Amino acid sequence: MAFSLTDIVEEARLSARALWDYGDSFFNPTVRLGVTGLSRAGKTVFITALIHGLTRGGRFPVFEPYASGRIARARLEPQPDDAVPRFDYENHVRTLVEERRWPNSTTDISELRLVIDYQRQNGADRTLTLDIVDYPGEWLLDLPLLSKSFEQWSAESLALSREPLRAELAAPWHEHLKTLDGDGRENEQAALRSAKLFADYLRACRDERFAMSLLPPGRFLMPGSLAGSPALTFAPLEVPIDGTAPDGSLWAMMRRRYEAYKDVVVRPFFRDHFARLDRQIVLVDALAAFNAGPEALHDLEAALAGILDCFRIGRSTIMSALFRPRIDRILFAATKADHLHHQSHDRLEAILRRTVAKAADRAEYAGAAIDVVALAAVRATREAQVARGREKLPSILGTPAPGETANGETFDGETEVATFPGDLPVDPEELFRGTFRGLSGATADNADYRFLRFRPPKLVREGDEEPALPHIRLDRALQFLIGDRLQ
Ligand SMILES: Nc1nc2c(ncn2[C@@H]2O[C@H](COP(=O)(O)OP(=O)(O)O)[C@@H](O)[C@H]2O)c(=O)[nH]1
Ligand SMILES: [Mg+2]
Repeated sequence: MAFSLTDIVEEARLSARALWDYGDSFFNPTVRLGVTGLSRAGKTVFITALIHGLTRGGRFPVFEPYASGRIARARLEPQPDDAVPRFDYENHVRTLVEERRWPNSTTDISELRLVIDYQRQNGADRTLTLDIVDYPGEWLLDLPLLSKSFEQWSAESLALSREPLRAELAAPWHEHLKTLDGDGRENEQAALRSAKLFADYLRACRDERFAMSLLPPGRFLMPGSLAGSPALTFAPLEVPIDGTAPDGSLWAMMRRRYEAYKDVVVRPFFRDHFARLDRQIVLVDALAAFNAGPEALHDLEAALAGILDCFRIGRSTIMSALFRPRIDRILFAATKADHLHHQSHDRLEAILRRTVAKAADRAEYAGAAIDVVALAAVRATREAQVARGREKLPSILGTPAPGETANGETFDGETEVATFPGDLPVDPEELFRGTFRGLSGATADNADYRFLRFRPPKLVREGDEEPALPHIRLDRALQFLIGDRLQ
């Protein structure tokens, strides 16, 4: 493999940074926790709830250092990385707690520093710095591009776009592609049009099929601050894998921009963010995928394999000769478990475990410790037994967000309703075989029901104590992610 100058410069920068990080963490133990997942998976809500709980007395019985009283205090400190926006914690909390609304969605990376004063098990007082980095899962899936040429990437993207379910979504782009000649003269308008149609297709795949794997380039879906720049204005072409692009051709132009994308977007992300993480949580809206049917589940599995591959690629890339990404724990978390009755929480976890195991086989992944959890960072529902005829059915109660509709009724945001979410199958294989037909989802009067969006919960103040946000298994996630660093 040839080492280019960029790679070598990159290596030097990485190792200087690594040394700095190392020296720094020697005196001041630090854990960098990456929080990722596709757009809407629940990253913002997760981070907000985690910080709220740690700084304001959340209830975390399974998070041992906290439950045993060894954590004296957790406080926010200024965000240390000058070039990264700070996670807007205060605003998100205000929205969640005071307005009872979900925070607005964010599309860029952000970061926050939490400092935890604790007592070691041997009694010594210590401090752990937790840097939490929120980044779009779409960006993570760009890492495989580092080892692919434009021609390889074109061929793979095209083959994928011709698969049965995707072909339909790709039709407008395919039509336009037929009019392009890679050997013909470079043409900005053709590139713009092609990039737009290609991005429309990627977006349709994501929105309609919950597919997150195999959808690079990630910035086409999550442009951050780069929207419209040449590095984002390219698309696959029908060109031979081992061919050479003629000078001045459309092919050469697309190829140049693809390489620019790797230089401007992918490498800096790898160097400045991904390679510096110690721990990683990957949030997955698994319920949405189950409800969309078996194809979506297989897509999800491929997505998880893609993610695991990224961690592997992180280790085997030429950069790792001098610098190894150090992520040693990865937690996959199915979010929004409060949409299910607690009987189904273990089942949700079992299904995710099965999906991750299959993905791990595909990705031939070995390296970090992996675990799974089904959680709700903020629990928006309560449970109840509701009588239907002579039966008592386990149901969940919540306040649908204003404007949500079910069965012709539009909710005002104040009325609480009971729903029967239905049960997940005991045997995860049922989902993979496709015999599971989605959660039944009925409202109390047995009407049509999809996943209603509930408002965040109303908090009740007990005495002078700051009310805690209710959650499901957030403490288990914390225990796995940082429990060992607080021994
Ligand atoms: N009921 C419930 N809904 C959630 C939870 N977490 C996220 N959501 C929903 O999912 C949406 C997207 O969450 P967000 O954290 O903004 O996703 P992000 O794009 O990954 O940052 C929110 O607006 C909520 O509607 C949760 O714990 N419980
Ligand atoms: Mg967000």
